[in-house]
Amino acid sequence: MEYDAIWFGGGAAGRFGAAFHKALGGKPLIVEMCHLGGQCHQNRCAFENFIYDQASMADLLRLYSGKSWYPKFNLKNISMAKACKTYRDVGQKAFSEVMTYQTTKQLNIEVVWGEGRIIDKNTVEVDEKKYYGKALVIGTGSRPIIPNIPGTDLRGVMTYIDHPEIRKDPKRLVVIGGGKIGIGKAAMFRPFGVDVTVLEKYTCLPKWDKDVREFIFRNLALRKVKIHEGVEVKEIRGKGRVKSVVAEVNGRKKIFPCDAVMLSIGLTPNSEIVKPLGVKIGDNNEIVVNEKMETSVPGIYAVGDAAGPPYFMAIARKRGMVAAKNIFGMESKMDYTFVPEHIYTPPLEATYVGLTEEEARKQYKNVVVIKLPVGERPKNVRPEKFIPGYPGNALPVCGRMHTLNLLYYGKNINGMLKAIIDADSRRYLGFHHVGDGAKVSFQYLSHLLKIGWTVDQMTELNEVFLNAEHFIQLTRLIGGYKELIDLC
Ligand code: COM
Repeated sequence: MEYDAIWFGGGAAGRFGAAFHKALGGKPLIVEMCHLGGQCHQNRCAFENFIYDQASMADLLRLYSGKSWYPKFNLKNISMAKACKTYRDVGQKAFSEVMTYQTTKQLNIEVVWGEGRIIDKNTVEVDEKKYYGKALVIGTGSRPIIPNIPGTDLRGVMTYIDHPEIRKDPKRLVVIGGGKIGIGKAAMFRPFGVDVTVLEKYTCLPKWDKDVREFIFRNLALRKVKIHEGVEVKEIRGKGRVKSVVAEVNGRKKIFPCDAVMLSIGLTPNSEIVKPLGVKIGDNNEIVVNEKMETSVPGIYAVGDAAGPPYFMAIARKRGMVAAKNIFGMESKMDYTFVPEHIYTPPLEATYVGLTEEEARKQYKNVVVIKLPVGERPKNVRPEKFIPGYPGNALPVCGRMHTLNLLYYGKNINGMLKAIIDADSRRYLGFHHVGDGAKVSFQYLSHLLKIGWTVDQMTELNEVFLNAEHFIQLTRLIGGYKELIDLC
């Protein structure tokens, strides 16, 4: 059985790569052990989406309960364990089914199910049956890094992989690692009434714009999430089950009692399987590839997380497509410029693409900024009461369905947005948003940045009011100036 390419792993990269390969006229075969679509719908992107919705709803019920015409909600029913059960019972299965249907029925791609053994670069064996491919594409994904400290095997210590498996609501969670996954997990557990502490060795979300970071951390502090930076975690303690985390904070030993721990210090590619083929492996365990997703061995490609960061499903899918085109003889290269970053911080989400204000000011002489909200906000917002003298109290920034609701009920957590512009060329340099629903626009904003989109072009777009972000309307307010002004 000979194929043009064997896609080893049917996750986002393998599935999209094989689909593209087939569409171009190739003959792909996917070898997959358990689920087409990979970790996404098991415990990563799709699961996070679901938990984000559930966490946001929990938060909103709490905020709205008993206010104005809203009834008093029974907040005792809020449960992360129940949310996980729903996802296990329905979400995982439904996604799995649709991925299989789409791949095998709609797209008619051949899939062989089972644990594959790579015999050489053209041969894969599954259940004692051999399959031959002119090219081999490795899409084996990644896994969480487990820190080398005592106690990681105690019950109650999790990674994102175990999150959907939660059977009992934790009371006190310590998140080890304050990157995208860790901060996201902290923000998602808190609305379920879990007491959350984040321990980060260096700085949380270091690449994010200062205003956005401040917003996120102010928001988390308001919800009583405790964040400690510059912390060295030494040990996880417990007898069978986790009881506490021991860490060094400012040179002092500190004990953080807990009944659950989320390890989120990063990911490592699953690259071990290709080592016998002589493929070059990088310092961080990644399969080294060029822009065409070719490894150091001709005929072997690596796609998705197996090829190292950025670890995004969207990048994985694109890497698959790029490999497919190259296998088919159409030159194609990965381009990592202007990849949007996104994090869930229920009931909002934060997204950015391009430069932060700090980066822009280092690289450009004349930087202009558009920002919302403006000025001070009242301390105790009450939806039924107008408080004069606060201009930011009437300007919506949040997005999607809760735009105005959160403005009046949201205890000053109504989100923010920021556009960074080079005043000389009038080109945008970066877009930042904390709100709900605006992430969709960042897919297109990313392209606009790439093509050098200007303020003048933005003023010509047709907006739909109220939209999730307000970049068009705000730009139009200053677009007529020859010398652009800040709108802050
Ligand atoms: C989505 C997985 S759940 S995939 O990228 O569509 O394969």
